[in-house]
Amino acid sequence: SGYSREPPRHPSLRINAKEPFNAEPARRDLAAAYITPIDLFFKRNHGPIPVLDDIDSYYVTVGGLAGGPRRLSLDDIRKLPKYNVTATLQCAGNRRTEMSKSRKVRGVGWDVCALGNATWGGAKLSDVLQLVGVPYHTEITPSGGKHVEFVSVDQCPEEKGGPYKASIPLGQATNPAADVLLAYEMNGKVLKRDHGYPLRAIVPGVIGARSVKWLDRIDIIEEESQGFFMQKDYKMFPPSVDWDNIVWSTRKPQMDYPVQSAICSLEDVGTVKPGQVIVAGYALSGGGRGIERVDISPDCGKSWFEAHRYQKQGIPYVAGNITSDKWAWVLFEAIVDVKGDTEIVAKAVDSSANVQPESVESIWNLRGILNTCWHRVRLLATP
Ligand code: MTE
Ligand code: MO
Repeated sequence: SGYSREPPRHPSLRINAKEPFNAEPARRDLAAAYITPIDLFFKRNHGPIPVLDDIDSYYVTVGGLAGGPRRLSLDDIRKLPKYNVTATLQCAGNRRTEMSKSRKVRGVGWDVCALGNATWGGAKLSDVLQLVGVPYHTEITPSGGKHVEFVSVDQCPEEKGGPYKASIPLGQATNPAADVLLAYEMNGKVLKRDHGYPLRAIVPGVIGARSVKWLDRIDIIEEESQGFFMQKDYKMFPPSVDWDNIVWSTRKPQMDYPVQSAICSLEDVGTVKPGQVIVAGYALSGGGRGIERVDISPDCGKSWFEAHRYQKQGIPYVAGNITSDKWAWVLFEAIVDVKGDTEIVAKAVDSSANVQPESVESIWNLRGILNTCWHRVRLLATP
């Protein structure tokens, strides 16, 4: 098999699939730091981890409708202005296990930790495209290019059609304010193999699937990428669609993430002594929308109060230019006085006043993506 050269991984990760390797940290570990340590950052793969040892011969080819292909070495990318963008990467499948309990869905099961917040260092894609002759704020090239496709070197299983691919609109790729990066660093360190060494795309505010790792090519193309993960996966269908009546072409590939939050200081069901219990976790939204507030209910959703937030804690110093943190999660904390058995609920509200949906049934979809329903944990009080 192609899995003989996988990198070492932290023993505390909870493994959801071994080959390809898919794993997430424990809830308490995730909520313990604003910046997720690299070792504990979730790992989401569709094939073996590529071995790209010979960095001197590595280059990424930029071509398609951008004009005659240009090969850019890592040095060419490093010579461009460097940006450090703190952005949370969240898999569209985060919280899939919970959705599957309501009605079975297809896909790797994930608890609430298929996400992580990192400071990504690299060149802006807008600068790379400018370097090859595509100016800032280009929505369409003279040759009709409207999308930017990232093509990886990793080979996915046969039925999923070769290298992993995804695309984003050209207008987003050439907008410096969208902070799309070609990243070679994570938390101030050289990118690890699991996370895309030597070069990956980071598309802030968008489902993780579009942040392609191990870049081989970047092509300007006319239509959205025809790759499997754009056309036959990562689309949000209504609850009425199941495997016997699905028509993939009727939906667009999912891009922005909706508003999300989860409690990480408690498991789904836990036993506690009556008294004060800490309710802590994360909240984030997509598209650069910030978090306005997080509401906590101590009594199954009957009454609510606002959680305290500590967004800025623990940001490490990284030399360079921290552009913004609007792509990052916020951590929240609240104290609940537990008197007897209860269900504690969290829901976040983003800067556009979008609120998480109450029930998982109302957003159920056959691939189990974007489970953003209110997060509930049950507490059983010991006598
Ligand atoms: N890029 C490649 N080349 N191959 C992949 O399997 N998985 C995607 C994305 N980029 C993937 C990829 C998905 S679905 C997610 S959620 C993120 O990478 C996960 O990034 P991470 O493993 O660095 O956490
Ligand atoms: Mo993902």
